[in-house]
Amino acid sequence: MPQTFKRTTVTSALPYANGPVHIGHLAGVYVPADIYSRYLRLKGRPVMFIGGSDEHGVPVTIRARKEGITVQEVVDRYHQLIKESFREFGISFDIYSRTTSETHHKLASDFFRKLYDEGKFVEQTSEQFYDEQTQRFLTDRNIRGECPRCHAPEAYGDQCEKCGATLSPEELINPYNAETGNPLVKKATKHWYLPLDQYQEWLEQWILKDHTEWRSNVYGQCKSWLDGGLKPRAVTRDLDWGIPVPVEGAEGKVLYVWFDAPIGYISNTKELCDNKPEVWGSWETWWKDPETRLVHFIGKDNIVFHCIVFPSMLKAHGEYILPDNVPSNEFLNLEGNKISTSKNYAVWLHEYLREMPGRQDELRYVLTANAPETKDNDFTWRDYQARCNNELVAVYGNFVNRALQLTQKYYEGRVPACGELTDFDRDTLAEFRDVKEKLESLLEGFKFREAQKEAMNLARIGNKYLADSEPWKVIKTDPERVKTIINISLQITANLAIAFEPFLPFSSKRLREMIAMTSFSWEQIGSMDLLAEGTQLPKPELLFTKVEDSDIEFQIKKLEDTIKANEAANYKAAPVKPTVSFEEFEKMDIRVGLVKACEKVKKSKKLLKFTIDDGSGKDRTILSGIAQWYEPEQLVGKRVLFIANFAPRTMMGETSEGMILSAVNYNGDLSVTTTLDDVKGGSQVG
Ligand code: B3M
Ligand code: ZN
Repeated sequence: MPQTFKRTTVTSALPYANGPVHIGHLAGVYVPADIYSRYLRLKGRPVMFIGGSDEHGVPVTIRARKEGITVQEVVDRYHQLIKESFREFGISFDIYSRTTSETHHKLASDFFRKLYDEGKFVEQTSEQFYDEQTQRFLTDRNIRGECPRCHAPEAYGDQCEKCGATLSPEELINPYNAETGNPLVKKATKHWYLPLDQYQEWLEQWILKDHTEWRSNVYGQCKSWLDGGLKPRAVTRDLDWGIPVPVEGAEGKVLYVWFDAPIGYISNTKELCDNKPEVWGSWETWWKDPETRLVHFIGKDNIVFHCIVFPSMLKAHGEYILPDNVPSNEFLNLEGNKISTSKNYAVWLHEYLREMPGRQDELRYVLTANAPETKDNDFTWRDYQARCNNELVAVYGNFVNRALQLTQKYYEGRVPACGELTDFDRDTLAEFRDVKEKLESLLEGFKFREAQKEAMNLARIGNKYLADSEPWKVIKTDPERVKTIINISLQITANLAIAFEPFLPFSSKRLREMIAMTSFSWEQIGSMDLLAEGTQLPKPELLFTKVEDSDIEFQIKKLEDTIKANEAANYKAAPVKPTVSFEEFEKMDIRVGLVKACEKVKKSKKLLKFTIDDGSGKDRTILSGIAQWYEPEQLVGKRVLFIANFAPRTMMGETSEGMILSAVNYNGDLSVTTTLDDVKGGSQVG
């Protein structure tokens, strides 16, 4: 970071308040932004970390209609839930506000008005789809109709989910309102556009030439947008939820959510500074002073808005600084599948907190270790367990615990003096010498995954030091030497408490309590004088505990159940077969049979062999391909339905005299049919 920057404004994408937040959000945006902000604070650099909920836009209105509550109720509910989840995970925002705040409405409105007054927008009237009954213009996603390519009846205005075609609403055959089913007409409407084409040349210079240091995924996406040629973008919408367009004749129109949301970063800064000017000074310093460094943490679907649209808005306005970097992550998948809010396929933070209480740092650790920094990555519960148990417990926790336990055992918890160093000690300490610079260069380069690995490496060095120096043996022959070993181990422990603070704030805090470390700063990393001789340490506790198989199995099953529930919800019964007459139906002789015996058919994975009491006094043998779903014993004594006059068939050397009826579940599972009451074997069904 060039020394010319005096302070840093860190922003993290404002999540839509249309649902809870999940691990994908945490991994992609909030944990990295938090690590970075904590690091800067620890280093004593002025930093402001901004968060907040995005409460406008179509997503919140869709949620409201789905749940049958008002939009205000939706945003109130999820804003609270999201804010609380972030707090519980130690995301250290200096402010977490919302885009429905008065401050924001005024600031966003003024921003628009300034650009409008200065003629920075282009006005354009175009024909849009309109529902005359509800008197609403519709957005692409709310329009449905027949797909022009595959003729699926329910394609969306932007895409056909059946054949995958990218569409525009104009292409749909007989478009209708997705929610009401009403047919749509075209109606003229006026909107304001930000002429991005006019910023093309400037953006090419600013991004492609001046910011070659941006992450390759970010740079690459910008380049492909710029190579494609930018077009004017509408910054207003026909909607009744949002910030009214502050212009005469714009009734019923609001600012496009992507126009107002990024201004939310500025509004939240203003709210914080106005509330606590003695701490934060003027909000303008954080947004207008060229000595302020602006960094946006976002997910990859937000790149174009933060690298192209928002900077063009800021440039058009003229008073603001531009982002210095936009570290965007790729996506996190979950057990090999896409995380999906609408399909409820996610690890929701509020649920994790309930089901894995006190394990916030564990999740932070795994999400950073696996962070999708330059490519999509996968979160699996097995990997979570392995990393917790093999790294946090077995390396970091184990080392710290041994150092603290030995201090209790040999010195009643008092830090022993450090004596003369051996070559072995010196070699170990040498490894700490440049770790601070290494960590700094990784953190400042937004390489959090590598940085955390480096911190963990310190714990590994500690672990090895203790294992190789064997104080538990040496104590018998050279007790003076053990004092030095334990002193060094405790100094390493203190280093770990600092180095891990940005990553694992909860355990760092507990560890500092365990080593009675009251003040600390980043600059101390590498020092071996952090704990004074004679300091009394409290009784140690375990820093991390093992994650049990049962916890993991519970989580995996929960996800599998969600997939099943989605499959069941999407199941559509097969169309009914052509009509049959009563005479045709009567040809089939369906009966109740009592299962006297049931066994597996040798060498067959599928077949079960039934011995049936069919009321004739003679046993009947029937084979059925349901071995995958039942143990034979389960079926003995049950009544089943079978076709008695089904032509005999020989399979695997056995002859089957009939067919047992089963229902085929949506997923292909078979379920044997039976009667509700105790009906005698041989009774006819019809
Ligand atoms: N709410 C989209 C999202 O949650 C949007 C981000 C706004 S950042 C200014 O992905
Ligand atoms: Zn189609």
